[in-house]
Amino acid sequence: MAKLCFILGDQLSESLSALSEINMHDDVVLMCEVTEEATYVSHHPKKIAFLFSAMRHFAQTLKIKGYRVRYTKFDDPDNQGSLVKELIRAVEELRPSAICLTEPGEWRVLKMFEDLKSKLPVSLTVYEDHRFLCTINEFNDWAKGKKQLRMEFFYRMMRQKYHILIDNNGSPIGGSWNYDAQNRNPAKHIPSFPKRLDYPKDEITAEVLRLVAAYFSKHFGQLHPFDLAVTRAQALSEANYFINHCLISFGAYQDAMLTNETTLYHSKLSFYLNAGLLLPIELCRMAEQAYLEKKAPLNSVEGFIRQILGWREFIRGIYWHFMPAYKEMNHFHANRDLPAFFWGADTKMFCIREVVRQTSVEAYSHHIQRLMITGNFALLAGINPKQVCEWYLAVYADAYEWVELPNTLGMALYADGGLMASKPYAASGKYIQRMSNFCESCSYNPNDLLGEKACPFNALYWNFLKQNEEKLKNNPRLHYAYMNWQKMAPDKKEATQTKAQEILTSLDSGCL
Ligand code: FAD
Ligand code: DLZ
Ligand code: SF4
Repeated sequence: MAKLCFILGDQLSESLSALSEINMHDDVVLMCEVTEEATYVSHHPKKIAFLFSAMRHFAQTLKIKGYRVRYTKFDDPDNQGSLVKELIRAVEELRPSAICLTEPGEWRVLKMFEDLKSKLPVSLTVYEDHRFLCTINEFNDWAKGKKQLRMEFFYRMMRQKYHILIDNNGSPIGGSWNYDAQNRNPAKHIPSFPKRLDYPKDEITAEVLRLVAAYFSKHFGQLHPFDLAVTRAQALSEANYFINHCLISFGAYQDAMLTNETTLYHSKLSFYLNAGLLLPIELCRMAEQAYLEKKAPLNSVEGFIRQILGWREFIRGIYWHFMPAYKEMNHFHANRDLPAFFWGADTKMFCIREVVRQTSVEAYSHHIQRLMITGNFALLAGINPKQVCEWYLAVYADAYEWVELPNTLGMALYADGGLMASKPYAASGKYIQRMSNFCESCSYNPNDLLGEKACPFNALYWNFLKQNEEKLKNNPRLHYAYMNWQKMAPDKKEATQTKAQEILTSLDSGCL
């Protein structure tokens, strides 16, 4: 009897552990597009189209290589609508001897399969996901006994483990582990950025685009233009293009933000990494090689490698270490509803309008926009973490809960009380003015705190510190912020808090 290998939508890697458990000629690969996964949050149409097209292309590649693939399309009349129900249907029809699965990325999905095990007539074995560079057990061992889990120390351990940018004495190349001090330039003076690749849409993608237009047009976000890579070969072209044309300036302008310029020198590779079309280790090695060949400077290469070998793996470790309790955390008891402008309603705050617009068009915005514009606003305005997390999970094409949740709940909202970040990333309009050109197009003034045109981020920033003083005042990284607050004249402090309340009232009535 044949074995059944279930491959999920974000497991599109030929090196997948579950695939290596089967014999391509005798056993069967199962893949399915299902309503439950496409609608448990209202995913951006571009994200659904990307994943369905990438899944179909991956299935095609497997077939060409000789695998037997059973693929359920979204609109197949017999489609049962969920991963579990489709697995049960396949088991009833194929009567396999065993089922193999690589561990799902999300706790929710793993739980579904764990709960199913006892109801199945055959064994279901879950294999470790070797695509990640740190296993869940390794992370837990590293975390054991530590009072604080900090990315920087985890990252150094990972650099040593993989011997990346490490010299013959075991020290970091260049003498330092981190060159972020060189990575904070604004990009207002740069006239243009490398143009990104585009791909001709084949019949598979065209069919998926028609399907997504028919079923998901009510979800937030634009389906067209659709220019994402959907195969491993195309994703590799994206990676090579980034290494050859963008990596050189990646570091310097990593934190910069510009109107009408979504990607700058960022890689835009997270879609492909998270779906499995690219592997983290190959990207780290490609970047390291570019440094060794003197194609890119150390601050850029180290910065890029840190995002993947450090942040990405650390975030996954945090997710599995603290789930399921993590999802419920709300350190500041933030309970305001998510404002309608996150879903495209009008706002006078240009920075938010622009980031939401870019998100709607591309299902992407880069890290600092996610953290310091929409995330920062949600933190300062006390938006409920569950609603904020649901938004991030829906609107970005790279969003899966294992990576979205710690980034949003932990890094952007500090709703875990500092389990992963050493301080809240709260900032006033001054930061946004320095790092972007957004304020030049805004009807608010980033240099004004109390006036009619005062930037809402300013009063909200001080108000956030004041409201959460008991929880934050002993944080050494907020020492200067609280010192400045203490220095403020009492009447100015009072006026700032009154202003913040006015802003929150305007927010609640939809006129901010
Ligand atoms: P680059 O800047 O080019 O970085 C290279 C790669 O490093 C990325 O492709 C990504 O794989 C990895 N990386 C960088 N930063 C992080 C990070 N903090 N966590 C994990 N990986 C990282 N990333 C996701 O992949 N999915 C998400 O759902 C997601 N949600 C986020 C929500 C918030 C509130 C914040 C602040 C960040 C979130 N991130 C998420 C992290 C980061 O913003 C994206 O990985 C990055 O913007 C992807 O764009 P890029 O490929 O151009 O990244
Ligand atoms: C995100 C997603 C979507 C939109 N659709 C599917 C699908 O139809 N079939 C599938 O196997 N996977 C899909 N996914 C990805 C799953 O939600 C993913 O496997 C989990 O998020 C676990 O990381
Ligand atoms: Fe954003 Fe304030 Fe600048 Fe307007 S002035 S773009 S609201 S930071």
